[in-house]
Amino acid sequence: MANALEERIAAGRLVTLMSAHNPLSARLAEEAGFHGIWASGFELSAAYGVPDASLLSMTQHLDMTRAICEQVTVPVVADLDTGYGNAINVSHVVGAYARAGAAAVVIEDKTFPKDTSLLAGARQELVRVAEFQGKIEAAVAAGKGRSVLVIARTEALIADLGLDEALIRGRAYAEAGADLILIHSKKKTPGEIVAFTERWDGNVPLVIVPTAYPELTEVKIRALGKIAAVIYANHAIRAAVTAMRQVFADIRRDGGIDKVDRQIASVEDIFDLQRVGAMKAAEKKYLR
Ligand code: SPV
Ligand code: MG
Repeated sequence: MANALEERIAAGRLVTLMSAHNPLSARLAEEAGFHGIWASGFELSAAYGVPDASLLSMTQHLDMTRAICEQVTVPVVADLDTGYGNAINVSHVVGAYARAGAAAVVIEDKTFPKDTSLLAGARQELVRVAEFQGKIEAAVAAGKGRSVLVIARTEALIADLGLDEALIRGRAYAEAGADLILIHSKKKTPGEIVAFTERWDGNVPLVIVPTAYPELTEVKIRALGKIAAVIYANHAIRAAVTAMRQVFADIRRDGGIDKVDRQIASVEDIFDLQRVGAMKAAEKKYLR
């Protein structure tokens, strides 16, 4: 049975995924109208105040993903980094995320431990193509029957290996059974991604993460064709940082909370986001 993500992709409609680092940010993304949630490793790492370099455990990210799946109705795409090991680990991990409710998983072709993709001068090492094909095959087998899409992510451009290597890897991963190929780029303009998309002849659609090249908006992405989904990978945590910095500074400046009180979300708003109303209705019904 197809999940909502699969259905939208099959209908040829662009999927917009917003990042989240907890169920509340996921709920706000759903409320804003995004088609799905990106359960981001970068955001969770940032929320813990540590680099996105395989420092958090699989369980920490799985717990966040499960909690998000429990609180939103839109599909959740889980960022599995490198899959936490070899193909055997991937098999175990994909099963766990499927049971947690993920609609799709993304696995990237870097070595473990990984380093984050957009950091200048970061350590970017890729595993052998055949090794990663084995990981993708294991992921597909583990996700089968549970309707979990497997998205293979190549970091060839991130590792400065060039367009040809990126295309070779993308094709090889599609042949291994990936449902989609995520092509990541750290270039400040979309030229590299546009060139990749134009040359892409694989039989599966693409996913992109335009953090570094924000000028590639949805209208332009649709015009390119071949791209099924766009991930806004870190905008929840960056928005939160901007908002908290501003409000905290205002409170220090004002010497109190009187002024900001009218500018920030009310306590009632938070009650609504916590679904307090549903709990109160249940109290009326069941508490005797
Ligand atoms: C993430 O959000 O964790 C990602 C995207 O994987 S990036 O940080 O650009 O690698
Ligand atoms: Mg990540």
